[in-house]
Amino acid sequence: MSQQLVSTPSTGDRHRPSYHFLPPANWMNDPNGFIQWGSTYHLFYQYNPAAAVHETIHWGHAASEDLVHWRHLPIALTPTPGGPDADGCWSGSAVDDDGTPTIIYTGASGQRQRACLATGSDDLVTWQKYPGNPIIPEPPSNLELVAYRDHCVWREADTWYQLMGAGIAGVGGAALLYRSSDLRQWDYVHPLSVADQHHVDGLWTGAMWECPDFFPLSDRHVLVMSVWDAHHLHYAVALVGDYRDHRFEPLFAQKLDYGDRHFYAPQSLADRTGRRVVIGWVQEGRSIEAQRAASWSGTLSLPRELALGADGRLRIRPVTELESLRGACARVGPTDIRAAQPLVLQEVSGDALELEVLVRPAPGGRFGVAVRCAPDDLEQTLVVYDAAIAQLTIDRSRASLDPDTGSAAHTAPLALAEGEPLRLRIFLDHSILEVFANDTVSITTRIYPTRSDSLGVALFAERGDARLLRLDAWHMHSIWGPEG
Ligand code: DQQ
Repeated sequence: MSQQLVSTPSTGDRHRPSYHFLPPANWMNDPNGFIQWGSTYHLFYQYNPAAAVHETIHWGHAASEDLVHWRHLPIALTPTPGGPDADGCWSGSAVDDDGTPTIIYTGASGQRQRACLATGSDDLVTWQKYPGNPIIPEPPSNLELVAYRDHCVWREADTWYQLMGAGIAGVGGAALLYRSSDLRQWDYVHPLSVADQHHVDGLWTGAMWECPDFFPLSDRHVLVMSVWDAHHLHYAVALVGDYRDHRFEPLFAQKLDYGDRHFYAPQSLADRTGRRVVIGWVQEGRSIEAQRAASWSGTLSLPRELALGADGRLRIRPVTELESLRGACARVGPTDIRAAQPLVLQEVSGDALELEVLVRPAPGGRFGVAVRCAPDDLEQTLVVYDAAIAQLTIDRSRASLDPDTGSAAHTAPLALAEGEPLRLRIFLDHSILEVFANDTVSITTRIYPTRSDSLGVALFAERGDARLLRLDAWHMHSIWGPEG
């Protein structure tokens, strides 16, 4: 069933990233089947090899030794005409069934979305669909579901468990728990977790939870899902809580990333070092016509490591392997950033950068980093911390002169402890901006500056001077070879 990934690389589009994963051309969305096999990381993804639109979804495939540099592999799953996945091989996960790589995914045909299984060769390159597909032909009869798909599979002793994403009419999102001894025959157990009138811990979680991902983290468990409502994709949510007797009790809910739909359907793995690595789909923020014209759409986020802090809250930071992409660098500071006197960094500019900024904003003041700035400031994107309201914002109102690109602001709560400096890591990759603050919050978004000279970086302070302790900037290498 394997098919070569034959496509002409999309080049010549200045918005195309150079150090984020994406296929050579056409459409991609959710990461799938994220697994470490031996020492190699395998990443599958929702892929349309024919066009830059979400249609006839296959499973694309790539592999990496370091989570940073990827090699493209043949398509893993292709819809089978007349089969339960005739209209698409949708999201799911991969497990090691005593040495047999096994995928459980959603087969889409007409209005139906049903669990299907495929097994792989040792190198995970060729896959055979199970002749008994679909393995779960119908949803539980005692629930009135608005939608039902996507799979997270794990083993406890000799028993396999899986969660399916769902939405219960009038109630909201749910993660439905199933049990199996052989990955092929499944019994429905009960909902592992259900929204309370479309909310969890005060956070709205929509009509349905897509792409559940469930895993232990320190002494707790985390349920990550993505909020779907009325055909709109909203954001990825992490519920941190306790898992006992096959029930999950969330203690609190938060967005996993505050860039909303620009970080969606994440999937994670525990690698051989034991760390939990998560990666999400970074959706476009420009029109469908512009995506078609560019002949590519969608990328993956940088891989992030998740942990639990001493306060029981999630910690999130880019994996250390990304430091291998750092090229030429510049350092600025220590220095004061005077209120209303922006400091344009003469030594730092570009569209493939990492910036690490350590700064003390004035008490109650604002401090910001402007990126992709045109010399006359008509285009610029602002990363702003406001100490008065303990909030980090990406202000895209002037990100692009193209009115058909996203311009809404993204905000994240960020309270600093007494005396704690603000620590920003800003990853700029052409149209992608990923910002991590104090290992506590991340904001991922898209920007499409129109001008080729929108490359500047500046620092600014308002309502008092900020003390810049240090800024390091690196030009980032491409993750692909020269043809990339
Ligand atoms: N994408 C897949 C679905 C999933 C959605 C289809 C989330 O399986 O629910 O491409 O983006």
